[in-house]
Amino acid sequence: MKLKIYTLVFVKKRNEILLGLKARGFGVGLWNGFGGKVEKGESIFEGAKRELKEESNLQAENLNHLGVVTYEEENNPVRSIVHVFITYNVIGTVRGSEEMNPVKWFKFRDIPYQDMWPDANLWYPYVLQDQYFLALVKYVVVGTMPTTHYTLIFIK
Ligand code: 6U4
Ligand code: NA
Ligand code: NA
Repeated sequence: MKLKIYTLVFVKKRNEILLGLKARGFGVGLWNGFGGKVEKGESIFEGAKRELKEESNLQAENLNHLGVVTYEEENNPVRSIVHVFITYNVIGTVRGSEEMNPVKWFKFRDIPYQDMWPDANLWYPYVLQDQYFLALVKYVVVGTMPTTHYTLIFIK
């Protein structure tokens, strides 16, 4: 088993959440929060703040670690560990990047789940309610896109 460590940051207001449209690479064409691989020599918190800045131009003073999503694929010894953070407090002006564009606010009821990873709707409710969570997701992958997800366990 090999672990890949990722971050995912959600900037929130009371009824809105900031999402970006992935313009290249993994998950292209899907809306998501901001994040990426944790680099050598940085902490998970530092990685989360760096990716948030790179992808949205926003700086976060404090991130609240809300939960973890793990992904595994059938017949693949790699497991992805995604550390999910939220913040209500950011500095700067929202700006898209080469990697994520556009970046915009969505009312909770308008979140575009049909254009997001298929597991998103299962654990976003926890993010929207600021609830700690653990989600274990197992995918069957065909080509580059996960097509079927078939296991999801929540432990609160
Ligand atoms: P490069 O292009 O190497 O700079 P990097 O920004 O380090 O990439 P990237 O964009 O591939 O990494 O990171 C993937 C992002 O997508 C992370 O924030 C984790 C997140 N993610 C991965 N699988 C996901 C899934 N099934 N559902 C989801 N987010 C996922 O909502
Ligand atoms: Na990224
Ligand atoms: Na990145």
